[in-house]
Amino acid sequence: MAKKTTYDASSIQVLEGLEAVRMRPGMYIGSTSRKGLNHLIYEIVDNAVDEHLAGFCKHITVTLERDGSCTVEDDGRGVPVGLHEKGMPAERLVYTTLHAGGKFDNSAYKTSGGLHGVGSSVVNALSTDMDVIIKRDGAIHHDHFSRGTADMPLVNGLLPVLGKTKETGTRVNFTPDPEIFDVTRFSATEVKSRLHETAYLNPALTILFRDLRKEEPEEITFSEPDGIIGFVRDLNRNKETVSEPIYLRGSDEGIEVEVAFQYVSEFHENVMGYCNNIYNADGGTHLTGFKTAFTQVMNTYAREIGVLKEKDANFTGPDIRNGMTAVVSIKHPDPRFEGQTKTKLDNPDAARVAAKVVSEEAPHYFDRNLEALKNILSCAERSAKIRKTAEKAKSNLLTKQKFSFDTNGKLANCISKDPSKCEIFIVEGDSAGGSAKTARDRDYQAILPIRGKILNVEKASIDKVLGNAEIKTMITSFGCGFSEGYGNDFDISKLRYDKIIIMADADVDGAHIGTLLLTLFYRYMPELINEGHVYVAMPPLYKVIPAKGEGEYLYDDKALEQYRKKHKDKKFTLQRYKGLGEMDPEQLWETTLNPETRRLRRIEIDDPGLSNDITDVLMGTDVPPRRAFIYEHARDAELDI
Ligand code: 0RA
Repeated sequence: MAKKTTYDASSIQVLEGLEAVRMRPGMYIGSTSRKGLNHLIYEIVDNAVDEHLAGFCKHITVTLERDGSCTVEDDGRGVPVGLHEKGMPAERLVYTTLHAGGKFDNSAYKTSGGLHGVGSSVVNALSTDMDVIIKRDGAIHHDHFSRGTADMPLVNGLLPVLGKTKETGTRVNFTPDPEIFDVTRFSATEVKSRLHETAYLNPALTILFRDLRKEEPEEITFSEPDGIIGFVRDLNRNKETVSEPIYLRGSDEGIEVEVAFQYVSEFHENVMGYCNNIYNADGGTHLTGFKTAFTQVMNTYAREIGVLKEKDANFTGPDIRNGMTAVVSIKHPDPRFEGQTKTKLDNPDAARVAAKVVSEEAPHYFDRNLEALKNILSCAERSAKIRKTAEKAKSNLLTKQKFSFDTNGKLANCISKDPSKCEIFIVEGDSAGGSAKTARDRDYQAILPIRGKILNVEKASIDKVLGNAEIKTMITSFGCGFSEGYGNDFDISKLRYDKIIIMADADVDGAHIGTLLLTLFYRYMPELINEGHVYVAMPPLYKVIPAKGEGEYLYDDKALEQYRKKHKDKKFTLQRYKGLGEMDPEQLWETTLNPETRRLRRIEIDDPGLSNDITDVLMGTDVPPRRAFIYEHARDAELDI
């Protein structure tokens, strides 16, 4: 009897904990959009990766099941199933207690230190059903939960046994709750990309991905025995390289540091930081340590071999990193993160150890590879030259900016100066721009027409980019400057519009213009995207007007097909919009401008590797696949009505 009371008490407590998760899911998984949905998978996978880091699991299988659920299986030791002092199997505590870290935390490096590292109980709380099958101690154990509550009858306080086995491992199957999530279909593209990243960061781990939802099931094995060297090589796979990937490693103060980097001829710096397998979108101390030490090492070499003369100033850090693709991955026993989003590593010892490893190990490499050293230093020389040109171009732009506040090209600004209320529409073409100017609510909606296709910034040098009239107008209209690797002049607090809305036709050319604009923002004003200010307007393709009743806008061919099916016997007129330019101002207002009726998609970029790929694929020379890609991602973006 006494035992039963403890059981009830603890299970009620647990329920209250998970109830909080269901009340405010966003606090635990970031959002309830597709991004948050995919996050459920990563939470479960990360636990299996922890078991790998503890030295016990070599294979993880992730299956997107036909019924919409996801299964994650590992060959680790299996979650402990013995009776816990709290009166239930230890496994139940793991899957029903928030932050069931501590005792059950089997790794030296807590991945849970990062963003939303909240554990499997949160996934459980947000799933209609969760089945856990554990192979351990010679038996197959089974548990089941509904919306976070265990409902599998125990046998003498223990989990029912399904059979015998000599194997060990854990298998979790969960079905995301449609009451919680806006969408419940996992994005295969994003999940694969994240699993691939995990494989690079854990070279001894093999991850099998299976998508059984398609007619032809997809199966991919991610195994990257070259680790982050392979990661860097693959990030650069379509680029002209200037050096081999270079790998440095070392440890001190209980912190392990690994760095891989490679130079490409294109001017762009891409340095990514990971701590305990978690990507740190805003970098942090590990990157600072790496960058400072590397700049110092390279300037010393530059003087030693005469690339810099006595009178010359040192290369700046950005000079030296231009063309560099790098992955810095550290393992830290107690990671701390800074800021609201918890995406910036904050431990000072990480900077110290990263700097130490780089200062000691980089010379070992360059002393033996003078050719690579020279090639990299000539990149730095070239960058320094361009920097000086850019500085001139920039000072010209800035002086001009002072005088061009509201007489900014063709910008039709709004009356309000309160950025939280203001919106700017970037409209393709003069005629659509004209209609939009008439149709808008000039109190808070600004219209910026741009002519035809804007410059592809991926292929242009910085002075070309800054010399481009459309781009200049955008930079000055937004009001926050831009960042381009030579020191960051971008200041989001100066943004004049809460929403930047790309308004292009719903056709292939429109998609292409959208892509060019997104590439510009992604490379030169990434915070606009990261902070969720960039949207794409989704104008309808059709309007159906029935003989009786209200007209209705339809946004794609599928919707039209459904409409036809639903209204088989009824007569209606069908209007097809070829482009925004064809709508009269009233239609444009209703379909694209009016916040009450329009449809917008917010652009989200989640995964650094993936977004790099997006721009590569989109901006590369292959035209057809590039177009296919934007459509797929446009659909994945979050819907904001
Ligand atoms: C705590 C202790 C032990 C294993 C695990 C946790 C474990 C957790 C997960 C989560 C997913 N897969 C997992 N596999 C193992 C091991 C205790 C022991 O055997 O000594």
